Amino acid sequence: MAVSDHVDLNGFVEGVKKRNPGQPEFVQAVQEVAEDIFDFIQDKEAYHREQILRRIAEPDRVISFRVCWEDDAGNIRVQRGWRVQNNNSIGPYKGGIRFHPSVTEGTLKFLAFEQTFKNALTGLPMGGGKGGSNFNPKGKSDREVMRFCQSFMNELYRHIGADIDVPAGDIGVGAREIGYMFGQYKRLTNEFTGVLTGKGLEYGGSLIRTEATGYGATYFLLNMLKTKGEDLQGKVAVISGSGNVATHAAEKVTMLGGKVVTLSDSDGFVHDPAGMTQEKINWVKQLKNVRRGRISEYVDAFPGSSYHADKTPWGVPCDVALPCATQNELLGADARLLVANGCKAVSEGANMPTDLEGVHVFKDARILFAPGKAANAGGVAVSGLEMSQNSARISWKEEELQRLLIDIMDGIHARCMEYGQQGGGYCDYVKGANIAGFKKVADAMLAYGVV
Ligand code: NDP
Ligand code: 2IT
Repeated sequence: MAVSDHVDLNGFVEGVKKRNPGQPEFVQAVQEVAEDIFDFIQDKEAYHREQILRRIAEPDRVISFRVCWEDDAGNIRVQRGWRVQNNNSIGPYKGGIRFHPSVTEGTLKFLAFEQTFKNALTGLPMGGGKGGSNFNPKGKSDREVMRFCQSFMNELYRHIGADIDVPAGDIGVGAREIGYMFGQYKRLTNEFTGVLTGKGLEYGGSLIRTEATGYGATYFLLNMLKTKGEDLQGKVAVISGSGNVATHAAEKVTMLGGKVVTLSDSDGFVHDPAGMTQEKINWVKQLKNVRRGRISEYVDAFPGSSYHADKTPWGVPCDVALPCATQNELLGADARLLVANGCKAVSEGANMPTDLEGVHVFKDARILFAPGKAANAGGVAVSGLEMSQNSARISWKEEELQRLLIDIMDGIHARCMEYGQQGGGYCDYVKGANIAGFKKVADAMLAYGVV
């Protein structure tokens, strides 16, 4: 009999814990997937024989490097950089870069693992990867950010390529940072290729990439509501975060008739009972992207709103919620509060914002709950479309890209429904996403034999 880690779930999770000490987020992400996959693979001999689950929970490689840069005062600063190339079974490694002081190897391993299933769900040929650094862009001058990005790319460039690994943005990495990194890659290699996505429109970027994650998470929310004969008209929405994903989710919810009453950052949240208009959302975008200010400033600009320091927005009664800030920002107690206050649907714009206890609360309450790997896949999907446009050296029109984003989100919803239907009209979207994402990657791995 073959030695198999697939024999029991607890044994498998214990093994993952033992092999990845000090990386609780990675263990959490693997456990969440394993809980759903275990039943699915019970009667599938090939997955056991080839140890697919065991292999999929081990990154192809983790690259770790030193990043030195000089601050404006002339001090030498030393940061740590990583690229986790998790799995390229169905396409080149693809996934964002995160700059945040909390970033560790474990954070990036969890993100690269999630990315692998997310990218499979899009239906596009992209493997999973993630990178980043514990560099904190907050309070740094543009020149400091530029020098850091250039130094980061001085090492990263030898590990990436348009057909190898294609990074993009994530927390702390937006248009400015992508510009600096792409510029340095081009300089080092003398090549102009689609090696990064989320680029500016002047140099190979795609229309609607900026909006795609937040818009996509809202389309997914709408698709879930439609299964109950509902839409977003008049629905009160609570959103966390105030960055790229949160502001574009707020924009699309508002466009579809919903009323967004909160946004947040790591210091607290703002509550605007009157609801956010496009004008207010534009003000937040300007605050975050240009002035690089804090969400607390919202209350000075918009009377009638209130600021709640050191709090998350989950206690504000709502019909729908979109956590769009960071991992483990919505805990078991928050999930219980949302359910008790009548929240009908949750769509995760962030990656793994709900902790494992919260996921179980939503599943037990049988509310509409979309995991990040399904709901926020619109961003990487349009990144995939950016790669296609770069390879063909053309730019598609906005209407075409808007249509493709909606089609892709519809396709992900359908794939989740295929594997997530539980009877009685309830769809377990977490299970559906995990199985559908796993199956595509696993079947490709089977084709390659033992590698
Ligand atoms: P941004 O950097 O644009 O914004 C991040 C937002 O989240 C900010 O409001 C930030 O507040 C807040 N935040 C960050 N860390 C924390 C924390 N530890 N606690 C509370 N709030 C925090 O990032 P994005 O909007 O791009 O990313 C948000 C989430 O969406 C992440 O989970 C990311 O992985 C995910 N995602 C992003 C995609 C994209 O295309 N950009 C695609 C798919 C998923 P503060 O200013 O105080 O740090
Ligand atoms: O988590 C994510 O999907 C992203 N940060 C976007 C990745 C990408 O390659 O566009």
